[in-house]
Amino acid sequence: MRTHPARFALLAALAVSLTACISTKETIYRDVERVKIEFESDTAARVFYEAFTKSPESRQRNEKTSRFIIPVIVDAQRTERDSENATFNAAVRRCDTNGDGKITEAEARIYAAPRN
Ligand SMILES: [Ca+2]
Repeated sequence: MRTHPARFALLAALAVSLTACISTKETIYRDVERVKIEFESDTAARVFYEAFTKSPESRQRNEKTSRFIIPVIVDAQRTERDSENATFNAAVRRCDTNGDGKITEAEARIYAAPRN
């Protein structure tokens, strides 16, 4: 008994259409430690933290999504997102303009000033 090619193609298409698609989604948080930073005074710390928590950057996270698809069979999506510490560290680097590891009141006030 021979299988007709058209019938074989139909059976193959039916088998593929019945195959369940493997779908995965994962989110990975790239966690980093907070940088060690000193504050010249309580006022410098307060000005910095108030400005940081109010800034849009404190809620922004760098995110990278990659997706791998083999139609009908595999759909995998992976998202990598920066942790809160990464945005804190970026704010500290921008605020500590001379990079001495200490945020002075003047640096904190410059950081807290509205940016255009
Ligand atoms: Ca400094």
